[in-house]
Amino acid sequence: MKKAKILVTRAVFPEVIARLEQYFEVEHNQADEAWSKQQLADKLRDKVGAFTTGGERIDAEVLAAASQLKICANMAVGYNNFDVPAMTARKVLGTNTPDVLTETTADFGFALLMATARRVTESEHYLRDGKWDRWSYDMFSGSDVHGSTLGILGMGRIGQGIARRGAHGFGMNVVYHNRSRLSPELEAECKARYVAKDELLKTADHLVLVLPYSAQSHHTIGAPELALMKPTANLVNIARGGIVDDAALAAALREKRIAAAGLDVFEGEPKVHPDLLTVPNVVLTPHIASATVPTRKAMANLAADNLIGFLVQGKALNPLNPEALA
Ligand code: 8YV
Repeated sequence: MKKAKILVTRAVFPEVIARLEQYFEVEHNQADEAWSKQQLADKLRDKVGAFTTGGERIDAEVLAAASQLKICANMAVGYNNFDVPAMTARKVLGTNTPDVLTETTADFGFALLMATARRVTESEHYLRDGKWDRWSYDMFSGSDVHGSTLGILGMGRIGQGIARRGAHGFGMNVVYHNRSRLSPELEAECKARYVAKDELLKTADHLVLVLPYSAQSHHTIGAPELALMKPTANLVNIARGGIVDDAALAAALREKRIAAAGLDVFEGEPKVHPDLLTVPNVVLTPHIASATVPTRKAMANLAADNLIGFLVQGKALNPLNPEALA
């Protein structure tokens, strides 16, 4: 029987390509070339499945060219690169990779929180620049993590992982805000107390953002929200660019209206707002929260499982818009 044709949009682990090749005729991009939207649309023209990452926008325009496409399997838990209503209208199923990255991403949220609170990169630059000639009593003094108040905005799986680390590992007082409250059992397990958003902003010593990006969550943290935060507070964004107004954040950091920020995601990434590059009290990383070898392998394999599950066995594992199949 002729194998179905799929496209893998970016370079990925060779063993995952080999797995996919057992089932499909695979057009891959192991050279990791940057394709234009038109190139992506052209390559999808004769494909029934696509393995995508968060960088490829699958919208009405791309879908219009991809008349045979049945499934897009994203190697990411977030899927704001998918225009889900447009996919549903075209009967294209979207899938994502939840669960497999939860603990790794929560680890990184904590790494960024710690690095920000204790000024790790700023002090390292000072040392590397040869500026360290003597000790002083206040050199790179930061803020305490243990015993402080950890605020979490967005209390899904990753938010809960961060809460557990904070409460159980660092004795932090954990408060959170979310669209819906957790069950009493989960709140007890995470030792987390639900508060209104304003209270979260006003009380957090360290505020971690872990909510999904959508038109509704655009600029959830802008100048008015930053104004509510303590001048000693740290802000950590491991969610998505666009949730924070980066220009407003850079101004707040420059004017020391908040103490520091740790950012793994940016508006318009991989471009970074130039003002963020010039303020010292910010730790910047290039969207690597899920980047450990085992986790990235698990994500890639889960995206492959979704393609194989759906196109070969008739059932996807992580469908985002099952109504597309109706
Ligand atoms: C991905 C992520 O690395 O899963 C997500 O939502 O943000 C990251 O883990 C990124 O989206 C590339 O696909």
